[in-house]
Amino acid sequence: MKKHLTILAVLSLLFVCTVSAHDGSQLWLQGSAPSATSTLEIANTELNQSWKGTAPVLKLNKSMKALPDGSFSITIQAGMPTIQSASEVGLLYGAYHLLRLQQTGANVSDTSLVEQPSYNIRILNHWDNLNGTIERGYAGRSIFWRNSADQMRRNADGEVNEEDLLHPKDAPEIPSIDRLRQYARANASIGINAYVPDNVNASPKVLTTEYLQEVKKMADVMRPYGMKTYLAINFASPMVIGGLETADPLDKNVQKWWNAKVKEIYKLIPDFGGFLVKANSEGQPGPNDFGRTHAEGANMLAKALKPFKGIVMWRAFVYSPSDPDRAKQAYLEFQPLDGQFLDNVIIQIKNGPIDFQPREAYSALFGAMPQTREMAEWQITQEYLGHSNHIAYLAPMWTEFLQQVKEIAHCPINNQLLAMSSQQSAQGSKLKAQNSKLTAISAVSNVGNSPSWCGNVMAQSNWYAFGRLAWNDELPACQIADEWARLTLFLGRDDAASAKALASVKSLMMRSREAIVDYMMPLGLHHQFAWGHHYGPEPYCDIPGARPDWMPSYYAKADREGLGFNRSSTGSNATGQYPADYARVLDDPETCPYDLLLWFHHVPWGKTIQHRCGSKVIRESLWEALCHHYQHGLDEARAMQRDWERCQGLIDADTFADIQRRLRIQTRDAQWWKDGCLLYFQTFSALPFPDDVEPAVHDLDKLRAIKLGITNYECPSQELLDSVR
Ligand code: GCV
Repeated sequence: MKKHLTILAVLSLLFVCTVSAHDGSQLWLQGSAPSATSTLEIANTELNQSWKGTAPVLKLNKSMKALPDGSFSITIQAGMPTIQSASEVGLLYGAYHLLRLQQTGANVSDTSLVEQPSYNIRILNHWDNLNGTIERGYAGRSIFWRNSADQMRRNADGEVNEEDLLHPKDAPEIPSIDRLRQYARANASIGINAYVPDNVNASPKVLTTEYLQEVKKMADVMRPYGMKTYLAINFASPMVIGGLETADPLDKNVQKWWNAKVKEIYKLIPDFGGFLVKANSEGQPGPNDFGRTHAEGANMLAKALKPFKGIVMWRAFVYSPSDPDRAKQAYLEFQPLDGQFLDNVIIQIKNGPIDFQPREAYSALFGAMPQTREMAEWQITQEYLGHSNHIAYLAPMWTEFLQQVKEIAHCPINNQLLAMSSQQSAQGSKLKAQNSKLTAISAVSNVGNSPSWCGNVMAQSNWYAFGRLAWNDELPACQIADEWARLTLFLGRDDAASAKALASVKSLMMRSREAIVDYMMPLGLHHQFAWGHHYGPEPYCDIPGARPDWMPSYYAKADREGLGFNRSSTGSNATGQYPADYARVLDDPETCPYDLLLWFHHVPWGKTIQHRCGSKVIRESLWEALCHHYQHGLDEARAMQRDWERCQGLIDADTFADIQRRLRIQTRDAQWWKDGCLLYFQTFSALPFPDDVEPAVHDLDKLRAIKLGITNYECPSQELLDSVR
């Protein structure tokens, strides 16, 4: 009987593994998530279940304390691996690293390496609402909050009533512990050590005792995997749930309220990380409502958190119209506050000055506040990159940003305050200063409760890439693509055909971001998206009475003369916010990088420009260049389809079919983008398409009429798209 039960158990395990391999739920990992509550035990269990070879030795080594937390070393001598770290979580990271080396086919017979993280806090932001919807989420509903959307009131367009979003009626439901554990494990396996489970458009309710009890349960699951819990908070919470008449940060009762709330949180979650705050942005309350600055608001929270070693991540994503150019507004509001923030405040800045566009100039705030801690915010979820329908590997975009920020802004965001901290440190020891410094990097997650976690298997590569870059921001995008594809699609396949298919997948991944830039918004164009949900082109969008800077025409500035936003010194002078040498380069259309040309300049249609399109460097008029980029984007989408076709029969069949279907949508969308944008801009340029550019297949008037009618919580289905175009 016992034997039968064992066989049954093995069979059902095999069945579960086979099924889950097909739906992508396994991510880049093997085996199952250990349920142990000790970090060391998790590390041992992971190695026991997946390491092939002599059992590795795990050693706590206090002499490694001088390195940033989580650092580890691996030595393999005569086939015997030893992992050492000053902390258990470092040993866990070491275990995952060792497994990754073996599973990606690295030579692990004789190795000696030391790994240390580029940033101390490597954090995912989830824009999950307490009712279970996910703002800009395209992978199902929240894994943290499980309330029923059916109880939400919706308007005629299907949008959830704002009031219900902020104040969900129903009580919190306990999320699936197993799913949370798998989430924690996936993060730990790539070095992510923190998360914010609620939307930055935060509900005050998350700070009620009822919800905090739920957050405690999450934190308990995350802790053994080295994941710290943070919360996004609503600045008006003392008024909404505290019954106070104000949320003025200088008001004694408000301060008392926050002090008590923070105490309550730490009683439940002793290792709580701190708060993430979106203030005075897009209708969110903030200190400005009470005549106070961002610094006064942030410092009030920072003081409450300080005794518990908590921090405040204060977002710089603000754009109250203080200047006719939205791209300048965050800098104008924040830069003068440099030096006023307490040392447990870090300013969280989106990579670009507008909003996660396929390509942006880097935000001039990086490096412009030398007395202030700064961290980058990236977006993994594809709000502006075709949601989960388009295949876009984002590491090339992030490495491009990192390179610019380090080399141009001279802002090595991973150690920018090192010099300052060393001067301040009593012992003056460099290592000590490095150890105590607050460095962080964040990204808006694409995780939901869909079986594949991210809406499709390829989108998982961006979660993976964020973790790997947050750990080591020098890793090349192509190396991360290689690792991810081997672990996820080609594990255990080292035949020649698989090697060819792997090369095709990597080619697809590495060309995907630039393809999107080309078919959506080449040469520095930006924000030509459909109103609200941001899927598909709408350069012709016209919403009477809407804020001008929510309209694509505000950004493209198309007219009879030319195209692009003049941000040079003859225009809005956003170029003047950058370091002087770079500002000079940007300011002159002759020296401005061609891929940011229309970001910084209004360029005449007939002006000759030099640009790179694919592998070709070409000199031609702006109009011709624009047409060629849109055409190239469409060609690249087709090439990505061909790359994928080479994987047929060599990777999991369900994954193959799913991505094949999405690439079809993507190519169809690329055509929509090319036609929508070129036909619209042609109404200004009055010039024909060059001969080598395919004629439009759409009619502009019909494209203008397209309204998808989807919410900000969903990706349009193929059926919906086919029915409108
Ligand atoms: C969470 C953009 C998005 C919003 C998002 C906001 C932000 O405006 O469209 O959905 O809100 O950025 O980052 O706060």
